[in-house]
Amino acid sequence: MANFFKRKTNWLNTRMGFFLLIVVLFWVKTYIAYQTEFTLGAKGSVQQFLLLINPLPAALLVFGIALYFRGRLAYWLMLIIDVLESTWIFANVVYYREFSDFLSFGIMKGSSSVGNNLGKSLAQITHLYDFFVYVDIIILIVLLVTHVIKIDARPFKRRYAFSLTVLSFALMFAEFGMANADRSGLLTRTFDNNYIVKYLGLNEYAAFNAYQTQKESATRASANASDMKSVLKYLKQNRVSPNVSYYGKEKGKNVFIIHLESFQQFLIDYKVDGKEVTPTLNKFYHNNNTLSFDNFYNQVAQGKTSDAEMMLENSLFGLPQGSAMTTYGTQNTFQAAPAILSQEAGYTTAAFHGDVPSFWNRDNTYKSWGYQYFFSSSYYTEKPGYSVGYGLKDKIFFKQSAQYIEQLPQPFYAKLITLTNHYPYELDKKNTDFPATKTGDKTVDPYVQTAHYLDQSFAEFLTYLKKVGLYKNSVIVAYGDHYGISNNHRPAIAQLLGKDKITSYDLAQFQKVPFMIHANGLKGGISHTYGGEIDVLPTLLDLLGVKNTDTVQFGQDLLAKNRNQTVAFRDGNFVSPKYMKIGGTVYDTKTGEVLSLTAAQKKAVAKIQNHVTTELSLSDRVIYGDLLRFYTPKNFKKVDKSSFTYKLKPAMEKLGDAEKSEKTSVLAKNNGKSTVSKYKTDAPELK
Ligand code: GP9
Ligand code: MN
Repeated sequence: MANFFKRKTNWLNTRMGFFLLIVVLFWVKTYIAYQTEFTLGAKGSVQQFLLLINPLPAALLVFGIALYFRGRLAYWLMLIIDVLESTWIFANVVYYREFSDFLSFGIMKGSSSVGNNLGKSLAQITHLYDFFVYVDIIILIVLLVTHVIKIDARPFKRRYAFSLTVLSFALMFAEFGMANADRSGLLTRTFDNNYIVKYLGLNEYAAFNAYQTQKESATRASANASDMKSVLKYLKQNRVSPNVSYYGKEKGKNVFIIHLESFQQFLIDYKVDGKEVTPTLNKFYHNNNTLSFDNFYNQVAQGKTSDAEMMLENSLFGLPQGSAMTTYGTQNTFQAAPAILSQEAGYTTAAFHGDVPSFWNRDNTYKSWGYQYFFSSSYYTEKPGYSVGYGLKDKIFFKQSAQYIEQLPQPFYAKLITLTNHYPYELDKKNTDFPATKTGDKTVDPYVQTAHYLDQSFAEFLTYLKKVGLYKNSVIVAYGDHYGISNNHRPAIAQLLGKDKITSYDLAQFQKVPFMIHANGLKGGISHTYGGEIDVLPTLLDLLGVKNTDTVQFGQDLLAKNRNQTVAFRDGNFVSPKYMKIGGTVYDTKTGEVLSLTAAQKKAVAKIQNHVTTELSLSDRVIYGDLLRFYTPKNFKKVDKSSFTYKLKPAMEKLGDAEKSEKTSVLAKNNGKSTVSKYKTDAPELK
């Protein structure tokens, strides 16, 4: 036994031995932090495996730097690296506790402007046991100082150190390969910091975040006020005057934005085995008081939901790559719907979503957009079976949202983002009472089933709104964010649409999503105007009669008479009432015929193309250069992000105060008696 220990300590007395010890200790404590301090949501064996091994490659690389140095210095360097690395864990543990997200360099750099009140709150939420991350370092120092572990002063061969560096890079690539196979677009689409840590590790996250922050500040630094001038000039030329028969017609009403996840236009009135997939949405679509649009396209790119949100609430395009919300949402200046409505018309603003707040960086972006409240996963009761895929099932989500909706001082602007109708369209048996389609494509066939479920949950929500009087005094906007069935499923799409063959034209038309605005007394009908997500904000503001003449918006009111009906797709393709351009081919929009263009047509198409390219690139310039910091519309005050908290307790206290002082909420009007019991759902989980 004694021999054994001797052998062990002998081994520890070598430089390599000490190096491995420090790396393994670091690995273990990182993993403990992963499991106990963060909610990374590792599901399945691949993700669990990656979570387990991901601290190792970076640790080998970073600690391995010390091996290039001589004697004692190498040891001290290892310890210093450990202190720095552990401090990074420590800071993230504490930050995560408050914000359910990882620290970003953008936040650290401008903590006051981002307004997470970092310094103040960190001290309050640090626990004594957080210092556990330093314990191994202290022990190692003691062991070295007391010579229990002896310093190995022999020179360490450079080529060994170098081999180790190469090995750690190789491991990192292997890890990245596995991660990307499990979650494609991990770094290009940048969904959620939790994902990067879960798949790649805290160090890789730090590196990636540093790179992103650097890229972002470089473009920001090179932009100036004159860039904004050219944008304003363009926007002035493109502004249309609102339709007088609609302008201000819905002034002062509450607004509900119902985000129908992955919901495509073809589902409207679509039948399977003679049964309507979405009877409630169909009725809503055809209602006399609903303005519906049947040539409305999604315009998203990689940022999917987040692109849709960006367009809807800012009338700015998403970026050609990645998600503008993740990359620019924290630092940039915005003049978004929630801020405009609360400032100009006294609205209470709130977003609701049954997923973690960090997804698409909503937790930070929503503050920049002026959302006073963001009810995300921690506000909802979660029990086994309540969630599927990304989060809460829609019926449970809508039902549980009622307790917050009733507290919002009116008028309010409330956005509810649904989730269940999301790829891969999974739903348990007890929630499935609709026949799947029979194309034989496993991804496509259950789509109508989750869409049907979404429709039912929408029906329950509308019933509640009617019962508590909100249906009458609210504008209810419902829209599909993007396709649910991707272009990779041509044969199945052909079957769904009853066609022999699917052309690129058909696929482009398949990008239509519903857009409907309902309000009591609103003159409804189905409009055939060509438009898209970029046009929603000006449409809504005009309906609400909120001054909209000097805002930076790339869309045009869908109700305006003289609007330019060109819909830009993010890749530079477009559709207009006459022409649809996909790749190098121009189609007749009405018939789908491939056009061989006359000289005059060529000129017309080139003009549209020029318009599309210009608006996309100007919108990108606004985001890349953070140009809105150079321009503030009249009467608009720059959003003060520090005035918002989305943390459950303080936010609910704030809401409680507002509710009591303003006395305009549903709850207040019901003499403080909750209306939640009026919410009826057939969700089997809640029975
Ligand atoms: C996640 C949800 C899904 O919170 O909004 O986003 P998507 O994958 O559709 O972009
Ligand atoms: Mn989506």
